[in-house]
Amino acid sequence: MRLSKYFLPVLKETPSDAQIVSHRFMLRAGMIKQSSAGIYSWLPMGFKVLRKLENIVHEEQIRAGHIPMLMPTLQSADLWRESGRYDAYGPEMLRIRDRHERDMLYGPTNEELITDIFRSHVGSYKDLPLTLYHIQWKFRDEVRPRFGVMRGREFFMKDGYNFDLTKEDALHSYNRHMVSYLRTYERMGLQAIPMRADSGPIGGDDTHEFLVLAETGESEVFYDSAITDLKLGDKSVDYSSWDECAAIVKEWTTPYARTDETHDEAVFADVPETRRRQSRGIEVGQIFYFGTKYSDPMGATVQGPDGKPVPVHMGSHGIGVSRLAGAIIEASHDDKGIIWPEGVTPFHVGIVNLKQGDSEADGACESLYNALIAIGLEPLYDDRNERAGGKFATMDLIGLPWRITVGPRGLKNGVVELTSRKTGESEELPPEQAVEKVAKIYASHRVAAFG
Ligand code: 5CA
Repeated sequence: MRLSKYFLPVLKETPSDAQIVSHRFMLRAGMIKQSSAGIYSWLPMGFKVLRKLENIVHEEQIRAGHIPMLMPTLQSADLWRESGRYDAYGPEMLRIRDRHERDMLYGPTNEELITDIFRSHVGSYKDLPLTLYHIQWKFRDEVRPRFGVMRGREFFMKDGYNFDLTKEDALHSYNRHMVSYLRTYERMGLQAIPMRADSGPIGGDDTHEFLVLAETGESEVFYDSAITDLKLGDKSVDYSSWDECAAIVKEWTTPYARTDETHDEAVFADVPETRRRQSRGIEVGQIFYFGTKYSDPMGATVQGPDGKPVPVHMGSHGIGVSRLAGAIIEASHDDKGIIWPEGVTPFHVGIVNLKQGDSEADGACESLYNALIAIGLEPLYDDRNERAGGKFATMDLIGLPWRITVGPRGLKNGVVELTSRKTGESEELPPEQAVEKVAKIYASHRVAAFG
């Protein structure tokens, strides 16, 4: 993309109503624009990040054997009356009446809708196990929407639902989700710690939240610092193996890690004092096992091996996709702007032409730009007639991990400059080598396109 042809409405001023750094940078970098309280338009660069996050979630869900689909945003109130949640959900639910006076609602989550789909189409234990998921907009009429996309009213969420014959099967689904979530967050360059939590209006006894440590997080958390040394890395995981998934879950849930809702001082006191940490965190996902809470009242049964109807065991599993854009910025920035991890960056590399209009500099930029596109990368070429200082400030603000700077002086020696946004370190290289180096860096960060 050429910046002169793109829509990147960068703000010079720091917006006064944005209290946290991710909100400020998302506004200043032209990623989002508020349309009303807690509701945002995703401008082109923000939308690119959102799509990258979504695609990583899809890849990891599909890898775990979960099946993508799409349910509507508007739901009928009748289904929620069946589960008993229509009244219980309270004012967070946006209730709507259609022209025929039918009660509808903008879905805050989808347990009822998916259970209805399941009971209409699945009748035998032989069709289990089954995990369906979608990534769709949700609406929760939060009392205090704030911090930009972190606590929105309308937000983009991945929600998945497992259907299993027995509790043991469903607990494997729970473990499988935990492992797939760990991989998902790691690919986004994040450390998200699974913490024992409270199940709130979703219900159930087993639940973990995934928290990214950040001062601006809304949750208070307590943990053993040993957990921050864990990494899945590129360990291959056989998701069909109960033992393999259970072993990973055990490794990640043995060190103490709880939110304030479930925190227990007495148990925490057993953690060696030098490893006890109290901090704040951003909740980027949550998994639940709730047994037959929905299948019982809604009659979602299958015919068991003995021919008798059995209510299915279920769980639901959410990832805050739009919140993640903010959470990543909270975890990865400096005072000049965002520092995107390679896995989610909106463009792979920025090209800064120090002397627009100089035929040699223009020519070198063009060939770099074309060479990067030819190997499947997306460069953002700042081809505007602007001062170098302004171009650097824009690149630093929008936070592409790599920048190639091209100027007449370097070109005389046959080199361009490759700079890391994270470390600020630069090296001078012939243009072809700069392209090669960037290609190598991104070789492990290719995300397939879905939808
Ligand atoms: N049905 C379950 C699992 S699919 C569910 O709704 N879980 S949840 O309530 O925990 O939401 C899942 C994730 O959505 C949360 O972990 C959080 O990351 C994100 N989320 C929840 N509320 C908001 C909000 N108001 N703004 C942005 N993201 C949110």
